[in-house]
Amino acid sequence: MTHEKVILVTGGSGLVGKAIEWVIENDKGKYGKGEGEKWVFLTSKDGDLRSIEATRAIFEKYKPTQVIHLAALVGGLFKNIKYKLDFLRDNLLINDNVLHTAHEHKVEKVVSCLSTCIFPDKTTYPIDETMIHNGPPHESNFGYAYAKRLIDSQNKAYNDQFGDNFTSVIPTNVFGPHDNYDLQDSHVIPGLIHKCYLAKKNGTPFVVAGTGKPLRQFIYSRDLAKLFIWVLREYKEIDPIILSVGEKDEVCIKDVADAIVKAVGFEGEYSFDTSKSDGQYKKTASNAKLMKYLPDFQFTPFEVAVKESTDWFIQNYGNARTGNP
Ligand code: NAP
Ligand code: GFB
Repeated sequence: MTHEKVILVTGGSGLVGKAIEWVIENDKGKYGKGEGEKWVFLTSKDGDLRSIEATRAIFEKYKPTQVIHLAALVGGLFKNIKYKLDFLRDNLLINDNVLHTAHEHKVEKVVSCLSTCIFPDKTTYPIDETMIHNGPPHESNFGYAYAKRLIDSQNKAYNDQFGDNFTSVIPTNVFGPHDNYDLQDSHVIPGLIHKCYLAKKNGTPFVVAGTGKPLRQFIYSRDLAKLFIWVLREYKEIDPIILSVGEKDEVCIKDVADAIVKAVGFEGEYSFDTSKSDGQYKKTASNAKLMKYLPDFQFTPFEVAVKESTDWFIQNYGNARTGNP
């Protein structure tokens, strides 16, 4: 049977890629695998996308008709602060190779992934899609932020000069199964799930970095996955779209830690290390554009998603990305 559509997912072995794979395989409704669709989920073992030769070889092998481009050097606040040049250069190389090879292969559509941390640090709130290029991003992650902003410029340039249908989405902080739980490099939710799990196991204190005051909007990876599939199939704009829960669902880091303490069942000592950076105080994003398209989209309640993510980590501790040797 010839496959009408071959959907190539770069970064398919990561947090977001695994969530898309889970939805495609398990959703019995409108988000599940479609008729005549062949999905290919790449890992870096298929080829280092910083190399144009490796990128071309992958496209030659799979001949994709559509691409969801997730592959990137990704990390939490503390990793971003340490490796700004790597975040800038690795992501510039990966993005240019994937988009140009997609252009060479006349791929029908590419959906790339930005992040709400790329928006200007000094801005009015809520942030919306029109504000991407309105000023410098936060100091802590300018390497990652500028590389990601350029995807929007690349999409517009390919469309303007060649008519390519390359677009992008802008998720807020994502969490869920298959996350990166490395204690230094991870994002806050997987980092605190790992720390709290170890504190309970070893009877040691649970310490949260910073003041606990910063505000964030978090989207569950399996909700984001459904929205990615909708964007691939239905969204017709080149302009990006923010994929996020509403502003009213913004929580502070202390709320996050409380939810994780409850999910792990931790009863020990719990404190804040205010010598550690808080990073950006907030990056409150509007999901009005998304709600215009999908007014009835159901997001998983935060505490339910934290519990499912924590249970997944505890059940898969042995094979999870914990950073342990
Ligand atoms: P992740 O869990 O760290 O996964 C990264 C993926 O990229 C993995 O599949 C990895 O392959 C692949 N990759 C990394 N470097 C590569 C290279 N040089 N060549 C080929 N593949 C490479 O990341 P994620 O959290 O799923 O992020 C997916 C996308 O969402 C990224 O574009 C990220 O910027 C964006 N995003 C994430 C968040 C968040 O909170 N996590 C928020 C907003 C946007 P291996 O598994 O083989 O290493
Ligand atoms: O998730 P996170 O690393 O990224 O941190 P950002 C969020 C907040 O959680 C910060 C606090 O205020 C941290 O001080 N925090 C408390 C912790 N305990 C911990 C912990 O154990 N680990 C971590 N990591 N944080 C990132 C950007 O910013 O957002 C990335 O740097 C990316 O480029 C990502 O875009 C989505 O939300 O601060």
